[in-house]
Amino acid sequence: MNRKLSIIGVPMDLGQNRRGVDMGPSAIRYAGVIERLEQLKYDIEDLGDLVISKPSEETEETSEKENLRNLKEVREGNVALAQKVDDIVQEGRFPLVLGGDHSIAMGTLAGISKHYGNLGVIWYDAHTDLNSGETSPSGNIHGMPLAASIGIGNESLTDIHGYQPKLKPENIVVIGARSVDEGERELIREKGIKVFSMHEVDRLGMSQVMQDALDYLETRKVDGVHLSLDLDSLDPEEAPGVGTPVMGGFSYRESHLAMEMLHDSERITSAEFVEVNPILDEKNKTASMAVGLMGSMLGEKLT
Ligand code: 4U7
Ligand code: MN
Ligand code: MN
Ligand code: MN
Repeated sequence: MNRKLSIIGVPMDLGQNRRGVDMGPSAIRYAGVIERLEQLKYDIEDLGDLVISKPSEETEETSEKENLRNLKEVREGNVALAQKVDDIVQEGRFPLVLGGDHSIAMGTLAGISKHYGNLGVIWYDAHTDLNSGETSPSGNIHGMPLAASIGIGNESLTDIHGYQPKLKPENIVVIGARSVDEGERELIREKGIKVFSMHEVDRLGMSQVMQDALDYLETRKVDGVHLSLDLDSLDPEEAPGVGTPVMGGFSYRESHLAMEMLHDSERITSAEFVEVNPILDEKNKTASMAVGLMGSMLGEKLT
């Protein structure tokens, strides 16, 4: 495990239409992320938060036409994030990105993937985020980052950081899906994307699913693994501070196990924790869970 960690917050809320997720990085910091990871003896550099601009009226019009809300500002924020993450990886450090809505995965992946020939991704989420302007029922870009990263969708999203695609569809594993739109389902079939939905997790258990996911990426001969963890993967009863809750999610314990297995695999090379919305949360519980999961992913052990 890389002992050098760089933390960057992205107060982005323009990829969806509920206010508050831009305060995710503050909530996660307030829940003690730095202190928690320092205890694990990491060399931590906190780069603070990126500046995200506010949308203009002009963008509202184009966004509506293309079914891509706040396209211009979401792109700009991701272009800036991509450069930051690129620099972090260039310096030999592990990037830990705090969201912000999930649209920021486009920037994170753009910065990382440049440094890998065959990057793998674990997408831990209630959703598959494989929409484009053509298929999206909402026009919200936080439902599109995985599609954009495999080169599907509007050029200004697929081309962030000047190259595409960022990922091969065969190098993606989605875990926890339970809300999948029709267009996404088609894409999963067409591209052969590996999805462990709640169905598989219920039948096999998290331990087996995680092992299968890691084995799968091993057969793909990936040279790095990025974890993109959307807090709505957890059950909203336990993690209410998310903008798009879906019933029937993971327990905190199950997710802990998943994170511990990821750590023990020694494969993980970057991570992001997204979609924490403190306005919808109870006593900062969801942000605290995010911090707990980061701890496990980075090697915190009970004994
Ligand atoms: B998240 C949705 F229709 N699929 O595209 C959409 F259900 O980053 C939700 O996973 C997307 O939270 C959720 O709007 C995006 C919807
Ligand atoms: Mn998501
Ligand atoms: Mn989600
Ligand atoms: Mn969400």
